[in-house]
This record gives sequence, structure tokens and C-alpha cells, in this order.
Amino acid sequence: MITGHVTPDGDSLGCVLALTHALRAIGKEVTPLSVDGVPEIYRWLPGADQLAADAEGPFDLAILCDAATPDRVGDVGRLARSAADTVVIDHHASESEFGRVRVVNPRAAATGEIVYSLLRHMRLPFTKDIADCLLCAIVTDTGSFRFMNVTAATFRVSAALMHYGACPACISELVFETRSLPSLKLLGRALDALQVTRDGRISWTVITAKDFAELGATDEDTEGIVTHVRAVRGTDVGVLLRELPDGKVRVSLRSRRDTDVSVIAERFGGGGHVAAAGCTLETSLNEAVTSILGALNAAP
Ligand SMILES: [Mn+2]
Repeated sequence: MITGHVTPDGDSLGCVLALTHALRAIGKEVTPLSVDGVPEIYRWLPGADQLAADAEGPFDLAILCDAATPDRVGDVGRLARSAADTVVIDHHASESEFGRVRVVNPRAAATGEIVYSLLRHMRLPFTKDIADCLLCAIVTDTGSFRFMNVTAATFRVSAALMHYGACPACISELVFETRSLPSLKLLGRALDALQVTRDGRISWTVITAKDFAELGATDEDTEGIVTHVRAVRGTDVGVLLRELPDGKVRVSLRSRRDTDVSVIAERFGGGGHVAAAGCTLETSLNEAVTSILGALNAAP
């Protein structure tokens, strides 16, 4: 079995599918999994229709992509725990020791970069499908090569993937420039409610359960909104808080560079990277705003 994390993104799905294609090509029997399904913007990924939300174990081998622990992959974490052997491929810095084999590189912009090196190293055959999946992983985790995590290696790997027919402009258009109508209306409401703290350091906004209901939108439609929240000139941190149907509050944090938002997210049981992190709070929306802004204000 190969799985990515809960609330999947282009990196986790791209890696799961690239590995699935590569391993099937050498005769391995693979079950690709994603507990939370596939967001609309990633349904074009080759093989996306084969991702299952659950499976029956036990498996000979569990591979976790873009996730370091069974907790991060949701319900199928139980299958990972009971698998005979385990591999973790990830670019998040974490204390976890799960996985007999751990291929973890926090300097990689995307787990897709690591998977590329692995496939190369194992001399597995590359196809356009695999290249599309891995370039999607890189394009999405770097915001189309705009984030601080991009390195020369990111471009070298991407150039190699283009050699196999993958197209960054096509992927950017599919993932970033194509949105549902409710998702755009949601962006409008989020920007309308945008606020900046008195010291001008933090810009933040909320999306309420009422907003979601009135627009017929889901949390999937909030993808990318936090980037706009952080865009206010002079601010260092952008925060998007949204009220989910189950009563919990999901928080996305983005920073330019002065604040390590992964530390803040970890304090509330979440995680991520220095410049991009998230967590979920089991409080009211107002309490969540107070807690998160309080923690950010206290941060150096
Ligand atoms: Mn990633």
C-alpha cells in the first residue's frame, strides 16, 4: 500500500501515484490510498481514479508519502502499523521514528523531489504519467516555483521531468488558475473580512460555517486563499481560520520569513514548515482567533 496524508495536496497525491505507476511497471501489486479522496483540482492526475479511501490488510509493505507518521495518513494508518514492512518518504522535519526505512530530506521543496531521486537511483523506467505526477508535486508545493523552498535542485529535477513530457504551465493552469464558482466567491468573502493587527505584523481572516453553507462551498474550496491573506504589504504572517461542519476550526498559517509558523502550529497539535503550516482547534471560531493571534503575538 502507498498512501499520502489526510486533506491531500498535489505533493502527497503526486508521489503516491508516481510510485504506484513505477512499481506496477516492474510487476509489483500496489494499492494506492487517500483517506480523504482526491480534490477536484487533482482529478486529472494519471491514475487518480484508482485511489481508494480504504483497503483490507494486511500488506507486505506500507509506503507513507509526504507524511511521517501513521496518524498523518488518517484511518489507513492502522494498515501502515500492521504492515510487515514500512517506508517513509517525506520532506517535513519531524521527531518521528516510524518506518523501518526513512527517506526524509527537509531541504527538498517537495516530497516529489525525493521520489524522483529514488526512482532514478533504483533505475526504474520513467514515463510521461510519472513525470506529470512528480511535476505536479513540485509545482504545487512550491506555488509554481515562487516559494522560498525552491532550490537549484528543484529546477534540475523539474527540467528532467519536462524532458519526459511534463508541462509546468499546464499543471499551474489546472491547479492554480481553475477554480469553482463557490471557491471564488469564498475568496471574495475571505478578503472582505480581512483584518490586520494593530502592529501591522499579522493579516488574518475567517470563513464561517454560514459562508460555506450560503455558497455551497467546502473546505476544499479554501485552497490558496491564505496566500492572498499574507499578501498585505508590510505584514509577516497571514492566517486563515475556517469553521468546519464538524464544529472544529481549521487554521492555515503562512509567513514571509521572520516567523517560524510550524512552531505555532505544533503548539496546537498541527505542523508544517517554517513558512507554511496548519493546525485544527476544537474550540469556537472566536476562541480560535484569540488563541492563534495570541500565540503569534508572543512569538519572537
Ligand atoms: Mn509536501
